[in-house]
Amino acid sequence: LKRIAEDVRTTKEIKFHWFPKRIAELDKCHHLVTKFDPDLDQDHPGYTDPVYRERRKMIGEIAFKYKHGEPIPRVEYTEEEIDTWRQVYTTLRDLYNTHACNEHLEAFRLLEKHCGYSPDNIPQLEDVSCFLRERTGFQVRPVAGLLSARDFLASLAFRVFQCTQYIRHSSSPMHSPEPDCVHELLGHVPMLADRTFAQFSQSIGLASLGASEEDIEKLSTLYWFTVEFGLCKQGDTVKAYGAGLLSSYGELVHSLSDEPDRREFNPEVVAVQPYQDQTYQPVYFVSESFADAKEKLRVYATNIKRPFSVRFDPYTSSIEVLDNP
Ligand code: HBI
Ligand code: FE
Repeated sequence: LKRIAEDVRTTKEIKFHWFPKRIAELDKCHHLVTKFDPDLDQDHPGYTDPVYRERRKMIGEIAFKYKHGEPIPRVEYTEEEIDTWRQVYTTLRDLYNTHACNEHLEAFRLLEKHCGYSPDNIPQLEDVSCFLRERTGFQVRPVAGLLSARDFLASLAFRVFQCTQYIRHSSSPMHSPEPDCVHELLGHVPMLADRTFAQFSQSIGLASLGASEEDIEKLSTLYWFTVEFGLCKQGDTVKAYGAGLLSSYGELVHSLSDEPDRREFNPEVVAVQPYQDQTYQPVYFVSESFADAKEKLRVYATNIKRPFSVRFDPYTSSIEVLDNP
């Protein structure tokens, strides 16, 4: 399979970006971007707290050392960390009843029953990974911070979700400028337990493999307005399914209030919509259903130009690269 990919490059002189073909090659997809890093970003709530920065570094080490297939080391969270978790958990959990989509609510109930989700416990990534594998075949692996879009999206192609394991600074329990375990565990994990949403996520990942910088940018934007900030219809109401919404009290309320614009989800439009990562979004996109979003994305992805096509083999968790005629 590797040979086919190289043939494409050597015989036709077409260059494309390296991408992982086997799931273990995700060990090489660990390129962090330094945006929002507490060591470098003066606006990060942990910037002036050396104890926090040390702790975050220590937990980050787990991710740097991690290799595919290993059990994810457990973190013993401190009382202060659990207290931060408790504050967000109890506040958001109440709001979910009125603001979260059914798929999220249903998975959340299961996670509370089977996966250690409670106000007094920060769930362990290893347990979450086992849970998701049984539900949808998704698994998680630890990551030390914000990854490059290319590496992040590539992992989705293998049904792997890269999860941070450290928690936000205790001085701002309701907000974090970077992904943290509250965002992953409350926002992303419940959604990845849904079959159709899991397929949707993997499709974005598959479309990203070997894509041009320009297409990566578009797929990132699509990811942003769906997986992070998406809304969906449920009967005659609209609810949230984006993890950025489901992990932020303020923006979850804002997204379903009268303030922002809400537009119909259309990948061609969404892919080029400018977005905000400093304040609330002024516009959100509403999907008819996950099945509909998945179908629209499939059509969008077939129009992305690549000199090859890819197919995921679930038996070996590897990518077959097919030369285009
Ligand atoms: N890295 N760790 C991590 N978590 C994310 O959610 C994430 C990322 N890198 C890029 C990214 N999300 C998106 O903004 C898109 O660019 C894919
Ligand atoms: Fe996220």
